[in-house]
Amino acid sequence: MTIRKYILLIIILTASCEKTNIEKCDDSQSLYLFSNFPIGVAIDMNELNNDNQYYEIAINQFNSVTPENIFKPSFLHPNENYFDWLEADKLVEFCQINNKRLHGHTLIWHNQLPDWIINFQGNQSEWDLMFKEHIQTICMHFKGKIKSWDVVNEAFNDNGTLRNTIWKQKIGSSYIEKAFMYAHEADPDALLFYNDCDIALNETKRKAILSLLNNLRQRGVSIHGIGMQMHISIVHPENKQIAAALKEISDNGFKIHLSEIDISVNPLSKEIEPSIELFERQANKLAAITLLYKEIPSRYQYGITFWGLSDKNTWIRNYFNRDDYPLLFDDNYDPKPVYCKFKDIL
Ligand code: 9MR
Repeated sequence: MTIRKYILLIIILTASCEKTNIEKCDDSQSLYLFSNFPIGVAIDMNELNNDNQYYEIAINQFNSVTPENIFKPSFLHPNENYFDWLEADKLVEFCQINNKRLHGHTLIWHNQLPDWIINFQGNQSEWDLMFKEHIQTICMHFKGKIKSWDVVNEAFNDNGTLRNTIWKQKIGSSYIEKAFMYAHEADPDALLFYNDCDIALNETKRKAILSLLNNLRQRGVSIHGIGMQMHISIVHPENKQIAAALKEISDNGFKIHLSEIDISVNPLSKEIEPSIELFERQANKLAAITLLYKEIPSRYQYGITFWGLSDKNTWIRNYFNRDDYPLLFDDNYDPKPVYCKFKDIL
């Protein structure tokens, strides 16, 4: 073989190898520096406290933080007359020192409630008082330190009716309106969000949410935005459904926080191996969403928040008991194709 032929063969072999390897991309620069809106991550306090790599990526890549669990009632308000601020205040300090926006999640939800609330005995006005004190004690504690709150989370059923939560049963349907009023009274500077899942996928639910929030706003209740959770997959919802939701919500004058993004590559819970093809589809999905999000007026872009930092931190694996790889970084904290493409599109 002549030297020329040998060199040609090496070039061809190298090129074909590159095709089959997952390209590792450069994550030496912060994602948020490429973006005109905040890029957030849901923080697991155990990881932040104990894992240096996690801590470094959280600081380096993101400029907005949502506590994944520690601001929920069972953590912050474990007993009727006791609030546990310790871990939450650590996160506040982390955000202050590192200049991160802090988004509170969540004041009122039907999950992760402490037993004392579930077992609370009282008439409607006693429930209302307890509810008000819960919301206002938390809002006042974090006043000036938190930019925004998910005030009410997941209050609607898929068919557009109100979910029959303990709050609705004990206080009545007006609990949503009251939650926003109490939060605003306690911290008038905080931006207040309603947060829910399947807002893009389910038009009926979206219309019901918008109808309620518009009605409350017409009556003077402060509601600034809607959190579209976006626990989605490489298949659903379709991009046109996401486009319709973004348009409709921003046309109605609400800020939009893509508040809990993860993109499942295994929505049918099969035995799978992570493959280049799946990761490219995931990257394309996030790229499409990002392009659509960039089209809404900037005053409505509250930011894009990922529901976890790396694939090993995702709630999905435990919850559905399946293999999945829904986030920007892999199990070794290396950036995935979805990270690279996201950065390019931002
Ligand atoms: O990611 C959270 C997980 O660690 C908790 O076990 C779970 C409890 O229900 O809540 C998860 O976060 C949820 C969020 O607070 C609201 N939207 C759905 C999220 C995923 O379940």
